[in-house]
Amino acid sequence: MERMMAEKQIRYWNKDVETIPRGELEALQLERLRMTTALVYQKVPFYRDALEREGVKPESIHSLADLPRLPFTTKDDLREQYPLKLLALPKDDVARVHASSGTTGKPTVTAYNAVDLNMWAEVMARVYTMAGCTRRDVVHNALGYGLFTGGLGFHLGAEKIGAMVVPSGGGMSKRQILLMEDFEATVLVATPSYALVLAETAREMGVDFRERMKLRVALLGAEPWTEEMRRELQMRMNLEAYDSYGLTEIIGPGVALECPYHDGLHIWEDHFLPEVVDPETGTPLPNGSEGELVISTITRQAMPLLRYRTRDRVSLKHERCRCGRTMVRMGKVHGRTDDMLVVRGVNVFPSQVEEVVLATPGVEPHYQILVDRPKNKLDTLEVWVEAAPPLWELGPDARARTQKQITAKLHDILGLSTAVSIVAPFSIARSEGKAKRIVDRRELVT
Ligand code: DLL
Repeated sequence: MERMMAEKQIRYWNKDVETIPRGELEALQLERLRMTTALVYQKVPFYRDALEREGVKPESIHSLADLPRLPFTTKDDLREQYPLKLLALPKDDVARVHASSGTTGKPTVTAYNAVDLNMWAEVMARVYTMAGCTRRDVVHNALGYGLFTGGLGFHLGAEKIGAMVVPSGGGMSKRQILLMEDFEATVLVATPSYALVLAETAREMGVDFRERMKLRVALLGAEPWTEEMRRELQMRMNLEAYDSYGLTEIIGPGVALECPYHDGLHIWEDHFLPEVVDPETGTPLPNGSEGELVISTITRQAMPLLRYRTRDRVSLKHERCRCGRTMVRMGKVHGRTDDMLVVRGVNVFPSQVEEVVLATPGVEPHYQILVDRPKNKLDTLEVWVEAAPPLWELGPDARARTQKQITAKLHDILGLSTAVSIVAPFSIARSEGKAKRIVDRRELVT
């Protein structure tokens, strides 16, 4: 890692914009915010009503400080406007739609015209270039293609920088290892949980990343993951892992990425205007505070969104970054406001469990969290952790020691007693996309 840091080269796709002085950036944001507000006021009944309710006319936005006067947009609003009621252009101008993989109810949809797709390719090209990728790279894209934005979004950016893309999508892990080896992939794009599955599959197949693979960079995202998971993946796959953030409603991937200093994710603020608000009250929070990320799209044409409540918890860092970019950085997303479990009144983030599991020797980075409320009594929290084969073979006493160790650490961090089970190797389901680590049985009890 030290060596990699020393050799770090800072590359830009669009240097003028990426390093734009803040004053100029803010003037650009204001102009674009006014244009977007005017567009949706004229073309989208939902926004016209919402703006009128708030008593805001597009021409009454005089500075970025007026942003909090604009109405929020929530996921429920998008569901109510399903499928295309938020279009700001005639349907004939729409070039593509994507949708989120919502497990319940209607999916949330986003629509792009040709200009939106160009902008997406541009921000994705910045993403790849920021991670040091060029046209000489071979990009193995193991994100799902289809309605999910991950596969096609990363595909678009790889083509834009002129790299060679292997559009393998998720699944059939053995074949993925073969393809990565044979096409000499240098860049892997995946969810962190699927990258882990690929690392495990390679090990099963006897493929050593150091000897037989040319991978040097991984762009990982679409779900929360910890620094411990980053270290684990970097070690197992012999590469440098970058955190990549985005969401369907705003564009897909390409909202933010880490630069080579890995100290927060730069948000492409010339297109996506970020704020952090109190998740309970919606009040904007002072710089640097942790809260819910809210984003306004300020250049999208087909389906622009004003002040979209992402439900992701982050804090923003305004100090200038060593990489020279002036665009604000957001901290790693530790979880969604709606992923936070409240167990016996205590807030529990799955990332806290992940940190403990990954810091414990003898177990694999695979875990499952189960919350239950037996016979409507007190909530119980169970954590299942998968033993690595050597620990499993050592027998029940060794497993009990590890189990106690994890229980004690979780108690220290969460202040809650947890029933930890060490389960057999390969008994926890692997994911090809976003991992489902929480089973909340309380939701099933009425
Ligand atoms: O997951 C877009 C994407 C694809 C991002 C590939 C990065 C890579 P959705 O399916 O709409 O879109 O899910 C968006 O996933 O609100 C976050 O809660 C979560 N998420 C996305 N990236 C990260 C990340 C894509 N790097 C939702 N860290 C978001 C933590 C993330 N959570």
